[in-house]
Amino acid sequence: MTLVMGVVNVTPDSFSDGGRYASHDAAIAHGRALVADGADLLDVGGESTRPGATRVAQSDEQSRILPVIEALAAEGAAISVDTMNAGTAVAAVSAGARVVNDVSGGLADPDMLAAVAGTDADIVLQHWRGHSADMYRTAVYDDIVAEVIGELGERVAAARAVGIPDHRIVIDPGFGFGKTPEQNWQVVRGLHRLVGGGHRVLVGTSRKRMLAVAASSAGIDLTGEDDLDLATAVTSVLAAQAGVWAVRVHEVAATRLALAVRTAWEGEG
Ligand code: PMM
Repeated sequence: MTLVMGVVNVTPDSFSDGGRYASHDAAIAHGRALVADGADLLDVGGESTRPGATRVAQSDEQSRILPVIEALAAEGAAISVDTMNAGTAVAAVSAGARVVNDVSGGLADPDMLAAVAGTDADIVLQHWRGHSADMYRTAVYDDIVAEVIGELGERVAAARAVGIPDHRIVIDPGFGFGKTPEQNWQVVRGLHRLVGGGHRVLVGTSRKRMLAVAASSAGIDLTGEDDLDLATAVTSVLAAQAGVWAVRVHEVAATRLALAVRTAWEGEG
């Protein structure tokens, strides 16, 4: 069964939800709604990673997300924290998070991996080649699937070296991070190879530019959120087909429905 991770962005500037959930109460209510829609995990983040976003002070990041994590964890939700900061990761785990989702794979903060090793949380190591101020500067590859697998392998080795066992490690190819839309589709075609490496794989295509680019090749103008969520639900099914552990999505209901139809199609086995 492919798990569904619902996104709770507690930021005033996230490109995909317009910062609508910037206040704690609204973020908590949004998290509850995602759980009601069937989210297995909630990914709570306070720093936008959108292209061109500026870094947020760690103290601001923590005051945005910690009350939200505490409240949702207290209600029994499984929480993941989307952060590149070791201090925030540790504080979030103390507040009840069970997973640390680091889009930089432990590269942005040299203390991250050791900090997570000292907790019992799982860690998501995402493929990343630098901060997002210049989105495509690092998007140069000879064989993108092999390079993503190789670079993630280095991050896994670094995590193991500080004592994080394989069963606590999840890898993520990082769609849109240092990759053009066309390169993202190449990574999609190699997803089964990532899964074949044996670690759990997380995939985040939700509302990303690659979907609008795919639609536009068919003459479809994909701009509305509903259309983007429909396209996302399709990628969730295809990711499930490739054997991923979980998909990270903004809108949970469409993905849950799409995955249920896939399960009926395939059978439980
Ligand atoms: N994408 C965004 C943020 N965090 N984390 C993981 N593990 N994988 C992703 O693809 C990913 C992520 C993009 O930001 P958004 O929440 O504003 O869409």
